[in-house]
Amino acid sequence: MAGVEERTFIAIKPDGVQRRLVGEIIKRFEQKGFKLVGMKFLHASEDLLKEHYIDLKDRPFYAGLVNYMNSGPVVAMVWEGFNVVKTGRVMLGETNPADSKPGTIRGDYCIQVSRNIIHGSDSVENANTEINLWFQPEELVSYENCSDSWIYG
Ligand code: IDP
Ligand code: MG
Repeated sequence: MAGVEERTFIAIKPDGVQRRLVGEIIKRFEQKGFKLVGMKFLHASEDLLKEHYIDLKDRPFYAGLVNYMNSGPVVAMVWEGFNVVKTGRVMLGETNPADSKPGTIRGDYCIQVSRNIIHGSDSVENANTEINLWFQPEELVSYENCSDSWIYG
């Protein structure tokens, strides 16, 4: 089926890790039906984070954002599936948790925009850029998932 190999970059931010929400967040993507193709736990370098958020470099919160993301380990993941970039963003909720509906990750687990626990790519193009920035090609795993025919028809 066309589009099922779309990929997005999802990262559980340091506050999500510290607040022990890693399992809960992974569970949501798994239960939705998306496929995990890459995952690592790391304390990201300042250089990597500056590059990741380079589009926001002129915003007043840029330095604080890089500091926050560099304040502890993160879980970096690549999830695959039909429309996963857009659906992933819907699952995250709005950038500001105050605008995020209950049932979304940010709507359920956080309060402030400066501690919004999770990142998700906002376009297919940016997803590919972010995946290449965070992962080496050999760190992404291609495999058959036995439930695929029960998720796509
Ligand atoms: P997104 O994460 O929903 O894509 P962006 O606008 O790309 O939102 O901003 C990236 C991140 O920068 C946000 O997730 C949040 O952590 C942080 N951020 C955005 N706006 C503000 C702000 O006004 N104050 C502090 N941090 C912000
Ligand atoms: Mg963004």
